[in-house]
Amino acid sequence: MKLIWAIVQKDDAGALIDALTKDEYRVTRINTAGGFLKESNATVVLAVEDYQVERVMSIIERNCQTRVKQINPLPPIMEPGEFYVPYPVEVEVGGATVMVLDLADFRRL
Ligand code: 2BA
Repeated sequence: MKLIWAIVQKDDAGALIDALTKDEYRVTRINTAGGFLKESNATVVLAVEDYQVERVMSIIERNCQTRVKQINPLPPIMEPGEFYVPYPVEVEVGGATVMVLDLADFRRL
């Protein structure tokens, strides 16, 4: 079995979970936050049989979009008389960051 750990954007998480549960996958959603943007995202965790991994990947791909976010970089330390015009920087946030791990044991007790 495999453990799929998919970090997705918050806006995509609801549709993704609906699509997975409609296909009868059991899913857990964890509300998480990215270390770089410090914005909320969602981590979708599911344990599946090895043969189901590619099917889950295609459902994730279909339901998660890449988006461009703008961030304002922190201003540098200024000397008196200097001034700084902040330009927003664009960051492309992926549709999903997916990790697939071997699952040593799985039980529903
Ligand atoms: P964040 O850490 O908030 O990162 C959001 C986006 O910012 C990233 O999109 C990437 O485009 C950019 N970014 C992240 N770290 C950067 C850095 N050190 N320098 C320049 N740009 C950087 P994605 O790569 O699509 O990642 C989306 C979210 O997936 C991340 O949110 C994080 O929560 C998670 N993630 C991505 N890679 C990961 C990894 N290797 N391990 C654990 N979590 C990861």
